[in-house]
Amino acid sequence: MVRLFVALDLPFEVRERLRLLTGAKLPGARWVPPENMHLTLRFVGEVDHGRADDIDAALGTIAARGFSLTLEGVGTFQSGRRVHALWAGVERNPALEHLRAKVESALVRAGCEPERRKFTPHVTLARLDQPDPAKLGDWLHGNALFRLGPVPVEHFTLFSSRLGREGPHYTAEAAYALR
Ligand code: 3AM
Repeated sequence: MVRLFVALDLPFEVRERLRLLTGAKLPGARWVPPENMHLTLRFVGEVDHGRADDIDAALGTIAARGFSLTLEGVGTFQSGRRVHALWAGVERNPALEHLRAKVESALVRAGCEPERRKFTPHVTLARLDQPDPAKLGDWLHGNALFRLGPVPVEHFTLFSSRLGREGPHYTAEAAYALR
Protein backbone atom coordinates (compact mmCIF):
# COMPACT_ATOMS: atom_id res chain seq x y z
CA MET A 1 0.00 0.00 0.00
CA VAL A 2 1.08 3.56 -0.62
CA ARG A 3 -0.33 6.86 0.62
CA LEU A 4 -0.73 9.35 -2.24
CA PHE A 5 -1.71 12.92 -2.95
CA VAL A 6 -1.61 15.14 -6.02
CA ALA A 7 -0.08 18.58 -5.56
CA LEU A 8 1.78 21.48 -7.08
CA ASP A 9 5.32 21.53 -5.83
CA LEU A 10 6.55 25.06 -5.34
CA PRO A 11 9.72 26.62 -6.76
CA PHE A 12 12.63 26.88 -4.34
CA GLU A 13 12.45 30.69 -4.15
CA VAL A 14 8.75 30.54 -3.28
CA ARG A 15 9.36 28.07 -0.49
CA GLU A 16 12.18 30.25 0.81
CA ARG A 17 9.83 33.25 0.88
CA LEU A 18 7.18 31.18 2.63
CA ARG A 19 9.80 30.11 5.13
CA LEU A 20 9.98 33.72 6.29
CA LEU A 21 6.39 33.33 7.53
CA THR A 22 7.32 30.30 9.62
CA GLY A 23 9.47 29.85 12.68
CA ALA A 24 7.76 32.53 14.79
CA LYS A 25 7.54 31.74 18.49
CA LEU A 26 4.06 30.31 18.49
CA PRO A 27 3.60 27.69 21.22
CA GLY A 28 1.67 24.71 19.86
CA ALA A 29 2.81 25.27 16.23
CA ARG A 30 4.78 22.66 14.30
CA TRP A 31 6.13 24.61 11.34
CA VAL A 32 6.32 22.86 7.96
CA PRO A 33 9.92 22.78 6.68
CA PRO A 34 10.31 24.46 3.25
CA GLU A 35 11.13 21.17 1.51
CA ASN A 36 7.66 19.89 2.48
CA MET A 37 5.67 22.91 1.28
CA HIS A 38 3.23 22.25 -1.56
CA LEU A 39 -0.26 23.09 -2.75
CA THR A 40 -2.47 20.01 -2.55
CA LEU A 41 -4.86 19.50 -5.47
CA ARG A 42 -6.30 16.24 -4.17
CA PHE A 43 -5.60 13.95 -1.24
CA VAL A 44 -5.89 10.32 -2.41
CA GLY A 45 -5.02 8.26 0.66
CA GLU A 46 -3.84 4.64 0.91
CA VAL A 47 -4.06 2.64 -2.30
CA ASP A 48 -2.51 -0.60 -3.48
CA HIS A 49 0.21 -0.55 -6.13
CA GLY A 50 -2.16 -1.60 -8.93
CA ARG A 51 -4.44 1.36 -8.19
CA ALA A 52 -1.38 3.62 -7.93
CA ASP A 53 -0.38 2.59 -11.46
CA ASP A 54 -3.92 3.32 -12.70
CA ILE A 55 -3.80 6.73 -11.05
CA ASP A 56 -0.45 7.50 -12.66
CA ALA A 57 -1.79 6.46 -16.08
CA ALA A 58 -4.96 8.55 -15.68
CA LEU A 59 -3.05 11.63 -14.53
CA GLY A 60 -0.75 11.18 -17.52
CA THR A 61 -3.65 11.69 -19.93
CA ILE A 62 -4.49 15.16 -18.56
CA ALA A 63 -4.03 17.92 -21.11
CA ALA A 64 -4.08 21.37 -19.54
CA ARG A 65 -2.21 24.59 -20.00
CA GLY A 66 0.46 25.98 -17.70
CA PHE A 67 -0.53 29.08 -15.76
CA SER A 68 0.61 31.20 -12.88
CA LEU A 69 -0.88 31.79 -9.47
CA THR A 70 -0.49 34.30 -6.69
CA LEU A 71 -0.29 33.38 -3.04
CA GLU A 72 -2.31 35.77 -0.96
CA GLY A 73 -3.19 36.13 2.69
CA VAL A 74 -3.00 33.69 5.58
CA GLY A 75 -5.66 31.78 7.48
CA THR A 76 -6.52 28.82 9.67
CA PHE A 77 -8.41 25.56 9.39
CA GLN A 78 -10.65 24.67 12.30
CA SER A 79 -12.70 21.66 13.25
CA GLY A 80 -15.28 22.75 15.75
CA ARG A 81 -13.44 25.12 18.04
CA ARG A 82 -10.07 23.48 17.48
CA VAL A 83 -7.74 25.44 15.21
CA HIS A 84 -5.46 22.84 13.64
CA ALA A 85 -3.56 24.40 10.73
CA LEU A 86 -2.12 27.67 9.50
CA TRP A 87 -1.85 28.33 5.78
CA ALA A 88 -1.03 30.83 3.06
CA GLY A 89 -3.96 31.34 0.70
CA VAL A 90 -4.24 31.53 -3.08
CA GLU A 91 -5.83 34.32 -5.10
CA ARG A 92 -8.90 33.15 -7.06
CA ASN A 93 -7.63 31.30 -10.09
CA PRO A 94 -9.83 29.68 -12.77
CA ALA A 95 -6.87 27.82 -14.34
CA LEU A 96 -6.11 26.20 -10.98
CA GLU A 97 -9.78 25.22 -10.57
CA HIS A 98 -9.76 23.80 -14.09
CA LEU A 99 -6.69 21.69 -13.35
CA ARG A 100 -8.17 20.51 -10.05
CA ALA A 101 -11.36 19.43 -11.86
CA LYS A 102 -9.31 17.47 -14.43
CA VAL A 103 -7.33 15.78 -11.68
CA GLU A 104 -10.57 14.89 -9.92
CA SER A 105 -12.11 13.26 -12.97
CA ALA A 106 -8.88 11.40 -13.74
CA LEU A 107 -8.84 9.97 -10.21
CA VAL A 108 -12.48 8.90 -10.42
CA ARG A 109 -11.71 7.22 -13.76
CA ALA A 110 -8.87 5.40 -11.99
CA GLY A 111 -11.35 4.07 -9.44
CA CYS A 112 -11.05 6.57 -6.57
CA GLU A 113 -14.11 7.68 -4.62
CA PRO A 114 -15.17 11.22 -5.66
CA GLU A 115 -13.99 14.02 -3.38
CA ARG A 116 -17.04 15.66 -1.81
CA ARG A 117 -15.21 18.30 0.19
CA LYS A 118 -14.88 21.81 -1.17
CA PHE A 119 -11.48 22.68 -2.65
CA THR A 120 -9.78 25.41 -0.62
CA PRO A 121 -6.40 25.98 -2.24
CA HIS A 122 -3.73 26.69 0.36
CA VAL A 123 -0.14 25.99 1.36
CA THR A 124 0.00 24.61 4.89
CA LEU A 125 2.61 26.42 6.96
CA ALA A 126 2.05 24.85 10.38
CA ARG A 127 0.03 22.26 12.18
CA LEU A 128 -1.34 23.48 15.48
CA ASP A 129 -1.99 21.83 18.78
CA GLN A 130 -3.81 24.16 21.17
CA PRO A 131 -1.99 27.31 20.12
CA ASP A 132 -1.94 30.36 22.36
CA PRO A 133 -4.91 32.40 20.99
CA ALA A 134 -3.27 35.81 21.53
CA LYS A 135 -0.02 34.78 19.80
CA LEU A 136 -1.96 33.13 16.99
CA GLY A 137 -3.97 36.34 16.54
CA ASP A 138 -0.73 38.35 16.41
CA TRP A 139 0.72 36.03 13.75
CA LEU A 140 -2.42 36.22 11.60
CA HIS A 141 -2.56 39.98 11.94
CA GLY A 142 1.16 40.41 11.23
CA ASN A 143 0.96 38.37 8.00
CA ALA A 144 -2.47 39.45 6.75
CA LEU A 145 -1.01 41.40 3.82
CA PHE A 146 1.19 38.55 2.61
CA ARG A 147 1.23 38.33 -1.19
CA LEU A 148 3.63 36.47 -3.47
CA GLY A 149 3.45 36.01 -7.22
CA PRO A 150 3.26 35.32 -9.98
CA VAL A 151 4.28 31.72 -9.28
CA PRO A 152 4.67 29.78 -12.55
CA VAL A 153 2.97 26.36 -12.67
CA GLU A 154 4.38 24.16 -15.42
CA HIS A 155 3.64 20.71 -14.04
CA PHE A 156 1.82 18.92 -11.26
CA THR A 157 3.08 16.02 -9.20
CA LEU A 158 1.94 12.73 -7.68
CA PHE A 159 3.49 12.48 -4.22
CA SER A 160 3.71 9.59 -1.83
CA SER A 161 3.72 10.33 1.86
CA ARG A 162 5.28 8.35 4.68
CA LEU A 163 4.40 9.33 8.18
CA GLY A 164 7.38 9.19 10.50
CA ARG A 165 8.09 10.23 14.05
CA GLU A 166 9.83 13.36 12.73
CA GLY A 167 6.77 14.27 10.65
CA PRO A 168 5.71 13.30 7.14
CA HIS A 169 8.19 12.55 4.38
CA TYR A 170 7.02 13.31 0.83
CA THR A 171 8.45 11.76 -2.33
CA ALA A 172 7.64 12.97 -5.87
CA GLU A 173 6.62 9.74 -7.66
CA ALA A 174 5.76 11.30 -11.04
CA ALA A 175 5.42 14.74 -12.58
CA TYR A 176 3.00 15.67 -15.39
CA ALA A 177 3.79 18.57 -17.70
CA LEU A 178 1.31 21.36 -18.44
CA ARG A 179 1.74 23.06 -21.80
O1 3AM B 1 -1.86 20.25 1.69
P1 3AM B 1 -1.92 20.03 3.12
O2 3AM B 1 -0.57 20.00 3.78
O3 3AM B 1 -2.88 20.92 3.82
O4 3AM B 1 -3.19 17.41 5.56
C1 3AM B 1 -2.63 16.61 4.53
C2 3AM B 1 -1.86 17.43 3.54
O5 3AM B 1 -2.56 18.60 3.28
C3 3AM B 1 -3.75 16.09 3.67
O6 3AM B 1 -3.10 15.74 2.46
C4 3AM B 1 -1.96 16.57 2.28
C5 3AM B 1 -0.76 15.71 2.05
O7 3AM B 1 -0.56 14.83 3.12
N1 3AM B 1 -4.41 14.94 4.26
C6 3AM B 1 -3.88 13.98 5.04
N2 3AM B 1 -4.84 13.11 5.39
C7 3AM B 1 -5.99 13.53 4.84
C8 3AM B 1 -7.32 13.07 4.83
N3 3AM B 1 -7.69 11.94 5.48
C9 3AM B 1 -5.71 14.71 4.11
N4 3AM B 1 -6.64 15.39 3.44
C10 3AM B 1 -7.89 14.89 3.48
N5 3AM B 1 -8.22 13.77 4.14
